[in-house]
Amino acid sequence: MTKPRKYNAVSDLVDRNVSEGFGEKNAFVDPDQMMTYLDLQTNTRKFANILQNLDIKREARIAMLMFDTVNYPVVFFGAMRAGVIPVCINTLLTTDQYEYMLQDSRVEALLISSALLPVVKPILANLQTLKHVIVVDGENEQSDFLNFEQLLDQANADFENVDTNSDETAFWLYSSGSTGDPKGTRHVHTSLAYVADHYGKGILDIKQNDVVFAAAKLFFAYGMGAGLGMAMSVGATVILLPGRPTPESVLTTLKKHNPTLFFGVPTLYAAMLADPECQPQNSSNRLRLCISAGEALPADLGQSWEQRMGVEVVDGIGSTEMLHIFLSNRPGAVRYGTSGQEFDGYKLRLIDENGVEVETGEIGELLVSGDSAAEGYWNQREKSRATFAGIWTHTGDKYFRDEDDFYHYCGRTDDMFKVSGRWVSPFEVEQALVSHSSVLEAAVVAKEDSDGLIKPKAFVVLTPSASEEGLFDTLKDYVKSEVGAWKYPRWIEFVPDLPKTATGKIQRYKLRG
Ligand code: 3UK
Repeated sequence: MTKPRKYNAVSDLVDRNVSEGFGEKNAFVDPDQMMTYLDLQTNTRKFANILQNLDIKREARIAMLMFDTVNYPVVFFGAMRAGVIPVCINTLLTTDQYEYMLQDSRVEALLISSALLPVVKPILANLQTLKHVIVVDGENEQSDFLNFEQLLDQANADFENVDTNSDETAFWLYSSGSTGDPKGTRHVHTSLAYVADHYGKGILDIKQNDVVFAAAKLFFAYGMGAGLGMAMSVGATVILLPGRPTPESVLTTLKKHNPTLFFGVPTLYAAMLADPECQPQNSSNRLRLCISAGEALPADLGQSWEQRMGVEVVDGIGSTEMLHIFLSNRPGAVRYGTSGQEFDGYKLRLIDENGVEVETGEIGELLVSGDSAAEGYWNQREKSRATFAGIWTHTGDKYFRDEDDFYHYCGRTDDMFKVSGRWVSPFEVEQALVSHSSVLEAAVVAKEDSDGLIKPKAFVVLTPSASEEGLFDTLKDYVKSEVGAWKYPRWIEFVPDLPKTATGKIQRYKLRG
């Protein structure tokens, strides 16, 4: 399929639903408000006018530091109508991190949920390009700043979409690798529809009557692709949860809105299973599929979830750079403990350190090619070239492919280490540990022993009922028998929890040393 030269994501994802007759249908539902596709069309037109009136022009950037409410799509798509570029920022970061991103992106306006104002107030004066702060879902007493609701009330609802090119930058996401500063990752107008067509329709078979609930937030590509991409591409309804996704809040949302598709990260599935309230009768009565991404889903966890809840968990790997999932299990043919198989829309390669394709069963770095790849990182040429090598994007993930073409995750390229000259994938040892009934979560890192040799060390979170008594020896033997004699942890530290990123990935580098 050849791409049209001109394409604006808003015409496709918002306006088309109205012209196809779904104007009265709910597009977004949050705990306080609902918004139909028609209201979304009107409000995004108004927001495009607001930006124009504030003299924010095409190609300028605005930051979104907002909780998941119906206002999120209004700002996101409203900006894109005008060719203004929303930069979606994680709401769980620190003042310093915000200062870096807001300066790096040179945004001209900041759209911010009122509760987050205190975190950025100390740095606002340092942001030279910032012209306007617009407070969303706040009371009117924030008189220093513009108020979103007020602006919207007064705005004109006529707006002609800017005639963007399909390859024009539409929005940014910040990719936070485990090292270095976060990188502004620029995505083009067609990327959301590409994800929707290939993963959304191709793998999930998403339809107009689906109801989508992603516990992953909209600022995270995983939640964005689900809520702002694939759901809208078919005129489905999206349920939003502005607060923290705890087992309790997620169950309440599942029960109340009965979504058909649920997107979560493995940590959340584990936390929910540990909650005795997590039972089918307390969940959605029409859930047809659960999706897991963000990190690998341990086989045990997927199986336990399916057993308890009666719904499959489809694990797939995605990234900020590729916008969404590019390698996935297929509903009805899930193989737990794997990331699944290649699917239409994406090509995969596994290569060794010399760039040579590895054999079946051998570990290599995963490269992916597909049209949802970002254009590059903002002002980071070296990193852009290293990651986006022509049509191939380097994932930094190690995998092997089995005889049936299923891909098995082996960890990040930078987390792998050698013991007695043989590779150890921390991930593999962690998998073995969490499959033991006493272990809730585990993280494995390389540590030097008294001879200066590298050996695995494990940090283990126990299940509430387990006791540490005698467990060190039990777990050592268990790992030996599960994954290989040289891989067992020489040290185990029992900890109450593991350091994780805001999107739920274990931060192994914090445990090293
Ligand atoms: C890891 C996985 C094993 C892997 C994401 C779905 O996670 C997303 O994007 P990020 O940029 O991180 C990317 C990295 O996370 N990872 C993600 N999913 C899996 N590892 N199995 C998985 N299923 O290291 C990858 O390189 O935060 C996930 C959709 C969109 C996304 N951006």
